[in-house]
Amino acid sequence: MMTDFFQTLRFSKTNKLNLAERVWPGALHTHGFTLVELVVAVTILGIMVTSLQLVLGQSLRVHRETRERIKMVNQARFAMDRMAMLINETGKILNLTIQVPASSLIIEERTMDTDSNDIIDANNDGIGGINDDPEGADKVDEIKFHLDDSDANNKKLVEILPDYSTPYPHALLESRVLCEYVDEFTCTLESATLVKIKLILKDGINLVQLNTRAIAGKMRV
Ligand SMILES: [Ca+2]
Ligand SMILES: [Ca+2]
Ligand SMILES: [Ca+2]
Repeated sequence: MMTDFFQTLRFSKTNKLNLAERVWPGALHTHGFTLVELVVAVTILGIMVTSLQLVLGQSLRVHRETRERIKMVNQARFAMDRMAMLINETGKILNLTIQVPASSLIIEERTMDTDSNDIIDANNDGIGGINDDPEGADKVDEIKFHLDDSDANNKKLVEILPDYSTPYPHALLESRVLCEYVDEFTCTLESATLVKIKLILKDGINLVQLNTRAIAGKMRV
């Protein structure tokens, strides 16, 4: 009885194997990947991933450097335009002698009426002319540009303007940073009223250099 059972089982198994072979020839002889094939596949995949990472990393670095360079160019242009405008609107260069380069620029205050009270702001005492009491209440206020080198790794070009919102002559506004990572800031008086400015920004990767000239006294009244 038990013998018949095992014979039936073997017969049944053989039939199933034959059936599978007929339906899908070779199915029973299919084998998996060998170890060598797997190692080669994983190695190729690793090389592809590494290459992709390198390309992506390089693209990101170029993008970041370009973005920083554009930022530096914009800062330098802003600083140059700002200085040229203020030089243009003022009457006098105070700290330069002709053809002697300097790393700061001091110009006389502007003749403007920013609060529209019909008194020029530079006329601090509101009496008589502008700066007509040089030893008293209506001295010459100054506009100053210089390098803040308190951080040796990031020197900043700053401007300091008079604060006309107070009753005190010579009150100053907070210094304002015009641009960072300044490598060189040089001002040269080329004639009595013509100032040449050279500005170089350098952050270890990018270098931006701008030159400009501005005439003082254009709007002097
Ligand atoms: Ca005024
Ligand atoms: Ca004044
Ligand atoms: Ca006055």
